[in-house]
Amino acid sequence: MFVDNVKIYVKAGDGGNGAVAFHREKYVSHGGPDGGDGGHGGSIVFRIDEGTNTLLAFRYRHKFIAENGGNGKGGKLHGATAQNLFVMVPPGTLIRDAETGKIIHDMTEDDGADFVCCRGGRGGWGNRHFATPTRQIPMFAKSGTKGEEKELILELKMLADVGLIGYPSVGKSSILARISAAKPKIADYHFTTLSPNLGVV
Ligand SMILES: Nc1nc2c(ncn2[C@@H]2O[C@H](COP(=O)(O)OP(=O)(O)OP(=O)(O)O)[C@@H](O)[C@H]2O)c(=O)[nH]1
Ligand SMILES: [Mg+2]
Repeated sequence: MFVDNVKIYVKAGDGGNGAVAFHREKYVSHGGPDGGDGGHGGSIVFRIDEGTNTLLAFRYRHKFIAENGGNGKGGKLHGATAQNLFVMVPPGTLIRDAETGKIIHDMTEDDGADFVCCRGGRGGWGNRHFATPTRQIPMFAKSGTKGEEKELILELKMLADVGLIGYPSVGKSSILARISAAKPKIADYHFTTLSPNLGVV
């Protein structure tokens, strides 16, 4: 089986930090804490793109980093929640952990549903959540949590739509070299080609 193989780095966005702020208004004393929460970071989501059949796009782009959530602000303003980053892969892609080599997900399973690979960090709470009757001036807020990050290996199963099979030296490599830009070794002895060559027509 011909296997196409690329290594990529993915990182989900960090959650935004909660804010430390206090309500200010004319004639209102002791307005109270009103620091908003941080927004959630974007997740890394794998999605099948039926229109492609190679991992060629990943030759030029190996890093996929989702945006971070916005920080909270005073006046109970919530930080913006970041968009998820969609990584488009051809059907039949296996996602492996680069360190252990274990298969994390097979993109052909589950009817090709989206796969959330790295979850974005959660936004931290602003200081208004930490006010209690005995702690009326909370001078702290929570920071957002980090987004998950991973090194992955993408592997593509079943790549070719058409295969050339034939006796040794019948000219399989010659045909492939003519009709596509592939450059298989062509020579007048048997078993010149030992592993499959791929061409795009
Ligand atoms: N006369 C003639 N020779 C050909 C033709 N096509 C290929 N050849 C020659 O046949 C030899 C083998 O060609 P390949 O394309 O390497 O054949 P292959 O089927 O890939 O062979 P293996 O990889 O060894 O299985 C080469 O020397 C080619 O130049 C043809 O149509 N006519
Ligand atoms: Mg050959």
